[in-house]
Amino acid sequence: MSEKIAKKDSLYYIDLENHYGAHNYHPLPVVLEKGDGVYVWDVEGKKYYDFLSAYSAVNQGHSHPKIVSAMIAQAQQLSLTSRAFYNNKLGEFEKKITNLLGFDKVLPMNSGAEAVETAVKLARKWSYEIKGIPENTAKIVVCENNFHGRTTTIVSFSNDSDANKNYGPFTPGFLKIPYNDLLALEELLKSDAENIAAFLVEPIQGEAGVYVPDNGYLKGVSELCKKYNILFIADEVQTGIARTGKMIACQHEEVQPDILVLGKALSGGMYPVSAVLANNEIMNVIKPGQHGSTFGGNPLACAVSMAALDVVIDENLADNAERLGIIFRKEIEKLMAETQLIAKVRGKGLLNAIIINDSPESSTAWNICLKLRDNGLLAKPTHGNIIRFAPPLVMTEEQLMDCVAIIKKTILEY
Ligand code: IF1
Repeated sequence: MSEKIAKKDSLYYIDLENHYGAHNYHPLPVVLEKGDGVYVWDVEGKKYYDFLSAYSAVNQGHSHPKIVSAMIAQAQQLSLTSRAFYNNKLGEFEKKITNLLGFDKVLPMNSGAEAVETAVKLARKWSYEIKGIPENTAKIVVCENNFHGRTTTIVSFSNDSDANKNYGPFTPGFLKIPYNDLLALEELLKSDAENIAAFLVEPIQGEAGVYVPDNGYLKGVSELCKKYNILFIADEVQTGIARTGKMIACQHEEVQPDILVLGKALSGGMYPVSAVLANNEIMNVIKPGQHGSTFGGNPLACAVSMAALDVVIDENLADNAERLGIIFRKEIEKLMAETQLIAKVRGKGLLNAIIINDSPESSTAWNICLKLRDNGLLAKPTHGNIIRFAPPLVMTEEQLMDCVAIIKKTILEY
């Protein structure tokens, strides 16, 4: 009798990861094997709406055909040359993205954290060589509850003990102020501007729980930075590429940062691509041999990213995110009238979060996400009682209303 070979089901894959993989995540128990647009399928063939979009890396939808075909074509042609030589894709990508976003130059990297590290190095070097701060003394201001990645320097300025406990000693040179507090920023700049290189901030604090600052905050930051000759670094790794209803979130206040950091959806989730954009006075402080990366700016990354940017523009994803985000928050506000479970909904465009009316230590948000999964929608809590809702920006209004119905059913049945 031929041995019945059990189909490799979810438990098989979960056990594999538990046994052979580092335990640096606690994933929702679902094992995905296929994605297409706003949908993903698990190994049992169950279909879900993806309401996390790989933390806003899949804004263009899973495996967008235009990005996939650009990737296949380039992969069959030339994937990596290193920057020891020129290639025929990097210049095209650099021209496209600098023209699109209004900067003189771009420095291509791979992960978001690498791009943030690049921005920190760039700001420090500018402050010594252009602003004239004494070498090795420059400070960079960051916000409480920031999330900018997980390298040792970046976690050095985190106040989340999960992010930095026992990873010391930490990189010095960072000052912390409350988020969304222009007075605190002005006070610090008034007293210490001559020693400060830059202010690094997320236009919306994603990981902290989708904290949208007051209208005028980003404008105020830009004005204060100009007044005190401090570089305004906007980390748009999560808020960028149309997620909040504009190409970059700073555009909601007509603000242009001095240094712009992008990642995630810059490639539509098909390949690690990140970038730092700045004008010549800043970017030209980096000379040959003073910064780099094996894969940074490789032809495959550039081809994928150019296709990913075309999708955002051709399919008007920013306008779609703006429009659907308004509908989403309105529908959740209506739901709030029918349940005690939801304390608040907040967000911009299709970067939203629901605050569950329970303590952050409770597992209510997690349990609700398990029920959402059973009902065909994947989302995950960020901190304790906050559930982030960020679907791909290619979602239609009909699909959004279908998702709202799933969320409503799940909440009211909970
Ligand atoms: C994880 C969070 C989101 C980011 C901002 C830089 C980076 C990120 C504003 C670094 C990355 C990811 C990292 C991922 C989960 C996810 C995340 F929960 F961690 F914070 F999206 F909110 N700046 N965010 O959000 O980019 O090096 O990862 O490419 O580490 O668990 P990366």
